[in-house]
Amino acid sequence: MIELIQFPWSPFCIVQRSILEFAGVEFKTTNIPNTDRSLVWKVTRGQSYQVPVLRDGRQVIFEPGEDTQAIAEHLDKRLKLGLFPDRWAGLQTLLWRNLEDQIEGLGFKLNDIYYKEFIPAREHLAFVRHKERKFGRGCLARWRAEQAELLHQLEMGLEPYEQMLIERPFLLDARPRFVDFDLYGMLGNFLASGHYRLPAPHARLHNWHERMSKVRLADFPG
Ligand SMILES: N[C@@H](CCC(=O)N[C@@H](CS)C(=O)NCC(=O)O)C(=O)O
Repeated sequence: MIELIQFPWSPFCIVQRSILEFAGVEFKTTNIPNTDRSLVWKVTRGQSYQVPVLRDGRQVIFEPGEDTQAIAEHLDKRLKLGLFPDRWAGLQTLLWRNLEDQIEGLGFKLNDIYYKEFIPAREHLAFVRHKERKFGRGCLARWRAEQAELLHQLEMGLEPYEQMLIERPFLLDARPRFVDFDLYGMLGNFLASGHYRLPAPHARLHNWHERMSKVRLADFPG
């Protein structure tokens, strides 16, 4: 049995969840509180406090570094998903670094503004403290004040991805590769609060997003 330990709105968790949905395998999700990572600490034997973590039978897979894709690579190999073909090696790395830095960095702030709607009240103190320790005092109020500018930056940041879809149904190919799921995860976090839509000018991304929400490995036989 495959188990994904997650927060449902986390960009990096949505990446892995959408890969599992694409694969069409049975899996279960275990949601943990944002402010209590004890299950992660336990299953990784004190090596990580981050989500996502994947349990695949007796194997526990988690990201050992900032710049790794251990979980996606495991699922790719195990389920033969074709997410990391040699043809796009290197290029995918450059793209996911941009996605997990620039796009994620805008999307999570825009979502976190609404934290009171998805973090239980008893966890607010720990959540705000965690954010302020990393991003400075008053960061959530600052992001709220900057909301329009952050949205504008996100629209600009997504422009190259919109352009990549001019001639193709997915970012690199006729079928989804890892970066498609990575972008889908970052946008899933941005959209999680329900307060936003994808930027209106990016019509191709709208269609791609709709396609990604339904795409299955079985659609690409052979
Ligand atoms: N590069 C990692 C990043 C994972 C990550 O940053 N997860 C966040 C939640 S979205 C986390 O657990 N951060 C540690 C913390 O909040 O203390 C990945 O791709 O999985």
